[in-house]
Amino acid sequence: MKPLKPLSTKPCFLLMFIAVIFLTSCEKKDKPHTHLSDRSLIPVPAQVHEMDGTFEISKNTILYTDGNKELDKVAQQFINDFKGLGNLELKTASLAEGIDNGIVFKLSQQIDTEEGYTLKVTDHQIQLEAKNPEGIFRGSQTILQLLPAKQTEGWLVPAVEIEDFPQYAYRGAMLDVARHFFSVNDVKRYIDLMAAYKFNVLHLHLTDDQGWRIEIKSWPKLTEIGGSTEVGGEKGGFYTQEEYQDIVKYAAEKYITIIPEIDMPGHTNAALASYPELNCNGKATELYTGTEVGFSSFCTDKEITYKFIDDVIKELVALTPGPYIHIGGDESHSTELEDYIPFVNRVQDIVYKYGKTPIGWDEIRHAKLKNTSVVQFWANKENALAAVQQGAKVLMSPASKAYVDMKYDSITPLGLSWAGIINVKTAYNWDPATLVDGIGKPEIVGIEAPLWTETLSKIEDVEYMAYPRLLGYAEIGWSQDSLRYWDSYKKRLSMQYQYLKQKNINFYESKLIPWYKATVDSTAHKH
Ligand code: TNX
Repeated sequence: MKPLKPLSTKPCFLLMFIAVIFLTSCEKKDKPHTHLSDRSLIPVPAQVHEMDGTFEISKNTILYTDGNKELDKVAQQFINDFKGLGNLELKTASLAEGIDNGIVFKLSQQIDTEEGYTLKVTDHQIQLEAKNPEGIFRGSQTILQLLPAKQTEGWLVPAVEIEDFPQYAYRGAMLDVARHFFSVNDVKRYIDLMAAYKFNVLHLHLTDDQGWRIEIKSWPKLTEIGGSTEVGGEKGGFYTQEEYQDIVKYAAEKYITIIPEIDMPGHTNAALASYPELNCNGKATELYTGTEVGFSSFCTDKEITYKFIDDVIKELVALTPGPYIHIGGDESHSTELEDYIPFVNRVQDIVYKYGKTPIGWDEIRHAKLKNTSVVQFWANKENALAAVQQGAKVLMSPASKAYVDMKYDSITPLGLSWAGIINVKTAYNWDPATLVDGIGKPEIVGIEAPLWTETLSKIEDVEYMAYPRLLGYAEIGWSQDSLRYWDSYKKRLSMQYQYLKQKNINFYESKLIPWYKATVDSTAHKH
């Protein structure tokens, strides 16, 4: 074989010259880039500094963690979420191996805010730091929002520095699974989207007149009889304890605490129909599938009532890693106040006896509250104030602002309107700390958006009422009030369009929002 003839220097030089020109022009014109203005962050972070540059996540991108087991689980969830978006599976490596180009999830004692995190994106790296894995989880949701909803140019993350932490420790939503039953998968779907917007509590309204939805092994007829129907007379349903634990665990992986509610002494017809001894006349009631409220009551002066409640709470506590048990207490119109007060006092003590903290609707302020008990303000400001005067804390769920079963406008086909019409702006434009004179931030544990389901029988209905309003409550709970402006929110919400579509959410396309229906990165090169 003949040795290769060396090329003469001239054409070689020319070739190199062409190559350099070609490469630099590629670099300048074609390296995909994006801008922070192409992305929408909800809830808005505490501090955001836009930087120059773009990080591209590709199949070669490595996610580095520092070997903490829980942190690795958070990293794995991020990898799964990203895979769900882009069909790319990121590899992981330990930080000890030294970082090249990649994403870093790192615990750092420099950050001292609960759930807070710092995020730095440059051309070469995404660095997320927090005091604990929970903070990393919250920050990882921000990274997902910094990605396009769908791949266009690539998985581009705009360079930015973010420092973030929540305003309220309790940022919740409530789902009424009693009026209509929703499956484990439906509840998980609700949890998924809540996690994307940094909610950390899901309150499940497990019992009401129309249904008892949680298996209690010592009182099996509660679900056999009480769980057998729902509003409208369909077949209802219930969660076995195993299924319920599955929900609790699923939520915990997304740092969402499940708060179970057993509503009492009113809203108890399903239990009263299951066990005659809970009724004052010793006779079981008929199952109920209508939507009236205020007609049922436990028999407050029978000892068996308290034995029953003790058993139920004991079993529930064993399924509840979170700190709270919700004891209802609302609209007990057929319980005399003189019976209601000692009843709530006793139930409060039972919850404390099992090591948990009670929450109740604002009427429970009539009882003698312990100063760690929480009162959920929904309708009556005097009740909320009276609770605070007793030293209790308040959870803000004003029906006229935060009830997502209220209609968006007069022609909304689903929902109710007794507390008013709540359009997307009304839902967003309020401040929990100035809503009730005499109740400020120190007295407030946080906010919660309840969704009652008298008129909602399918998960699509639930999503239609919840979304997009829940995004606004997420921002009220997380972001500083001084950073919240309707015009800014409206723009950011409009840019969530593709994200909600991509997740297949049946959201209400409010006319107040100029929905941005294009895929955002298709405009990236115009900047
Ligand atoms: C009031 S809010 C209720 C619920 C209803 C809801 C309907 C509260 C504590 N009680 O029983 O489902 O209105 O909006």
